[in-house]
Amino acid sequence: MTAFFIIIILALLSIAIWQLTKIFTLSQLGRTVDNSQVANDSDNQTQGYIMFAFLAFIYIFTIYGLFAWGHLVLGTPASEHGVEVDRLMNISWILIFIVQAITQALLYYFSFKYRGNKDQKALYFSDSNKLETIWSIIPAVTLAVLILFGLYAWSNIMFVDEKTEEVIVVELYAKQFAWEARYAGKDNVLGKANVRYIEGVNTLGVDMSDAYAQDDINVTGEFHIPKGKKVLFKIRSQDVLHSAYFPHFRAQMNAVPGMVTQFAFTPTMTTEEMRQDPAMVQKVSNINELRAKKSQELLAAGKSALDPYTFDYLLLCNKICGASHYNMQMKVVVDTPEDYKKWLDEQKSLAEKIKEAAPAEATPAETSTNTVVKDSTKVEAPETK
Ligand SMILES: [Cu+2]
Repeated sequence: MTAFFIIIILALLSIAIWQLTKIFTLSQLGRTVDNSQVANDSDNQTQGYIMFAFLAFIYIFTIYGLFAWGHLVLGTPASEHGVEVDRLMNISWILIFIVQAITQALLYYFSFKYRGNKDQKALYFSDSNKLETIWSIIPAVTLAVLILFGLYAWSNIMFVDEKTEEVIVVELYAKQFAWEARYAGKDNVLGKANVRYIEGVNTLGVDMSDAYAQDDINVTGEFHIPKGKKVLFKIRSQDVLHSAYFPHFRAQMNAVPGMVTQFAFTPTMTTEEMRQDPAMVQKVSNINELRAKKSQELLAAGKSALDPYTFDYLLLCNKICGASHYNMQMKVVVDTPEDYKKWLDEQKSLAEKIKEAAPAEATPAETSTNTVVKDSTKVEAPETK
């Protein structure tokens, strides 16, 4: 019924506008009207002023945007290479800002200055080597410097020599719609894994016949890493394309089914230290103010209030991988090396977990092998699609 009324209202509005334009045309009778469809000097003048108005709009909106949303950009980087990434990003922003401000002003100024005028004739020249040289060389040199700086940063960040560098190897396993982590254990080598081995508590499909797999530790919900130590993440996906995204550490790498990708970084601030960071304190207090307001509304409606927010690092998924992609995340805790060691020592290895789960699963001995076969095809199916 509402839709019907809306259609009627829209139809009546259209008729009203049509009638108004008719009245307007009739009221113009007797005046000198230029119906030539070719812009005259007065039209060109108006267009020129409108262009200046648009230039003012661009400038005002840019300045407004900087003040209104500037604080929403990511704050202090929490990894060693994050400082370099931010520097590169800031240089790019400043360059874009300056070039944009100057070129836009020139564009609209010259459009106005050389607007159509009966008494003016355009100067024709086929080409100007000087002009072409200037507008080719300046951008080429600027871009070359930026790209070289970028390549230098890229190779610094991405090159990891596992043989000579001391790294902690952690696997990140992506699946719709959660992350799991696996520590390589004392040998610092991850055991082999394959989707066919997924069974019961072995949710990562670790090949338990591999000697390197015996001390592997798998965790869900949250994982810990130590401050000041380089962590090498080996990333896998069970089903579709995902992306391991750590915004606070300025790190991102795709999780691709059928291959292992990697990214390494050194955290420089523990979770506790980041919670004390002035920008973060401000951000958290803003969030809690909003939550307190929302809580009042909820309480008034007889619902329970929201808990106050506390900052935590997150591993997010940055590829739209399905319906619950938005909520695919895992808490990351950056500890001091001592706390990290304590936490890791408390974790049970996957081998232990399988052993503990074994009596319960082994009861229907005959059917268990069948289940394995069934499960493996089930899990394998999305990969072959
Ligand atoms: Cu995902």
